[in-house]
Amino acid sequence: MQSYQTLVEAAKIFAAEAADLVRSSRMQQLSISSKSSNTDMVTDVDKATENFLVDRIHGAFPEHSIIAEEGSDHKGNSEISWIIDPIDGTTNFIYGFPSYSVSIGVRAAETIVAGAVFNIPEDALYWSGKGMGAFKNSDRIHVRERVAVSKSLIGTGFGYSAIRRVAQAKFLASIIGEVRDIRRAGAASLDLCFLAEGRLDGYYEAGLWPWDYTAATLIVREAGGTILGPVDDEPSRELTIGASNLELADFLREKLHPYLPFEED
Ligand code: LIP
Repeated sequence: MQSYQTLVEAAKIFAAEAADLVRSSRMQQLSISSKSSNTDMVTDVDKATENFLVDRIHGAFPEHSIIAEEGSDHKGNSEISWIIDPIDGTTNFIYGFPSYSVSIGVRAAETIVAGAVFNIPEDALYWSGKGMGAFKNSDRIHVRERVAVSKSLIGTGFGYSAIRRVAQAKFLASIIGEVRDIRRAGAASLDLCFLAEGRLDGYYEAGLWPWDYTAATLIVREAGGTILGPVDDEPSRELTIGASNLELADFLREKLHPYLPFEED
C-alpha cells in the first residue's frame, strides 16, 4: 500500500489542479440542472471536474476505489478509497458567493488518512495526513482556544428540502440566544476548515454526505479539534458536529438530539 505521505501529496496536487479547472470555468456560461429539489443544483463544471479527478486518481492509483458526489463510483481492489466533492458549495459557485471548494478525502479501510480542501475564492489549500498535523498552504493551523459556549461562534448549514430547512431553523432559534452568533457559509468542507484554523469555534449540520465532510474531518482532528456524530465520534449523514473542545461539541449534540432526524419533504 502507498505510504500516507504519497496519498497526501497526491490529494494536494489533484485538489489544486481541480481548483484551477473550476476557477477557469467560472466565467463561462454555466449549464445548470437540479437534483433532489429545485434548489439542489449541479453544473456542467461540477461534472467535468469530477471526471477530471476520477481520471487523475484512476490513472495514478488504478487499484483504488473512488466515490464522488456527481455519481462516480469506481470499485477498486484495495483498501484505499478516494471520497470526492468536485465543487462543495455549488450554489455559492453559481452565484459567485466566495465560499466553495474542491474536497478530496482518502480512507484506508475505515480510517481517514489524507485530506485536501482547496478554498477556491481564497486560493488556499487546507490539508492533512493522519498524524501529520493540519495545514493551510505551508502554515500549521490549530483550532481556536477554548471559550465559553456563550462566546462561541457557530457555523451551520441547511438542507435542500424546504420542510427540512424550516425544522433546522426552529432548532437554530432554540440555541441562537445561548451562543455568540451563527455563520452560514454554504460549504461544509470550508466550515470545518474554518473551525480548524480558528475562524469558528464550532459547527454542526445534519444531512451531509461523506464527500462533504471526510477530508475536513481529518483536518479538524489534526488541528486539535473534536468531531462528533449522532452517538459516537464519527460524522454521518444524520449529524456532523465539529468543535474546538469537547464541552462545546457535547452541548451542540445534547441540544440537537430532540430535533433529530430533521423532517424531509
Ligand atoms: C453543500 C454543503 C453545505 C450545505 C449545502 C450543500 P454541495 O454541499 O457543503 O454545508 O449547507 O446545503 O449541501 O451540495 O454544495 O456540494
